[in-house]
Amino acid sequence: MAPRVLITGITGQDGSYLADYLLSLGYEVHGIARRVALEDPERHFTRILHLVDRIQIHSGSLESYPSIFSIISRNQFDECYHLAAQSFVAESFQDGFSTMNININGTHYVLAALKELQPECRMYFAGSSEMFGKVHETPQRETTPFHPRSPYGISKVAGFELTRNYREAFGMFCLSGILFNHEGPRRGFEFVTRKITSTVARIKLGLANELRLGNLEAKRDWGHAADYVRAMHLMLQQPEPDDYVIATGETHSVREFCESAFAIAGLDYRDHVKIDKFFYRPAETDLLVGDASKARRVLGWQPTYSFSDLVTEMVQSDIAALEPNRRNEKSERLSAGGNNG
Ligand code: G4F
Repeated sequence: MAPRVLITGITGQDGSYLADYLLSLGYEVHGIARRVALEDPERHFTRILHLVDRIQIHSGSLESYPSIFSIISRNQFDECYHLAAQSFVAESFQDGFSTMNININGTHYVLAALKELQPECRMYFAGSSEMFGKVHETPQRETTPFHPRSPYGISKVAGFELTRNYREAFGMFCLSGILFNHEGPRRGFEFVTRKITSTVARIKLGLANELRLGNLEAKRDWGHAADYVRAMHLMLQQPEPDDYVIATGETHSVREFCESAFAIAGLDYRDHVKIDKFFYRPAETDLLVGDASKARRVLGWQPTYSFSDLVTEMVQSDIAALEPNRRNEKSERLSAGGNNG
């Protein structure tokens, strides 16, 4: 019988790549989505529209223990990937209460319901390099102390500790992936990489001229989400549960990302990028770069995308997505008699 998996956050970037990957491995894939998303799939299911006929979506909310309990009570799962979260760091400064509520209680609900109903189900928690925050050493590894710099980072440390505690106290097979930034064409538009590549596309096609950004000197270890979901799966296939850092080991500044993305489109970022204090954060994680040697050694995992592959794929995908719109706009202008060359 095909192994059955539950993914929270299946409509997000990582959830959609993970669903693609697990379907390719022959899993029966179930996901949780909020009622509001189920009512408007065209808008909320953009990343999973291509596989919606091959997965089962359950209505539920991370803010409600009964809804999580009910979904887990109706199906026997072999693996559970808990990816759902309020994951935008900047937003966590605006509304730390919602971030804490969803990220900490949501994780606790999943762990508690699994313990109650299916303690044998293996569970993955999406930890984050934001837990390292004001870093104590470089590169960061599994033994690096945490020093989170945002309500989001604090909530992820709490989720990490909850997961470790369920493992140690109740013997459950639950673990955390400490994933560094991971991107791709399905990334949300509010994150800096997608904000940059989508605006590069608009500038390239003459639909915009300016890109307003905050701190260009922040450095991140950027990998591709499709590579990182393979690591999540590998972690749950090990004989013993353990936590792993997943990273490329390379770091680049936001400025370098801009330079590269604009250059791919034949543009110079200095002609378009404007600094806007609005996008600065009250406390910043200045430098992240991970040491994934444990994942390489134990899981046999390594990334397949280079930094340049990642930026190129994102820019090209955003340009390709906009081109039909531009053609339509042009033909509408032509049919309205507005052919001014
Ligand atoms: O793309 P970001 O918003 O990602 P951030 O804060 O690093 O967090 C992401 O990665 C974490 C893993 O380390 C995840 F846990 C988390 O959920 C999320 O996926 O910002 C990256 C950097 C920051 O230093 C930010 O200050 O870009 C800088 N930045 C500069 N201008 C900007 C902007 N970030 C955004 N979002 N928008 C800007 O205009």
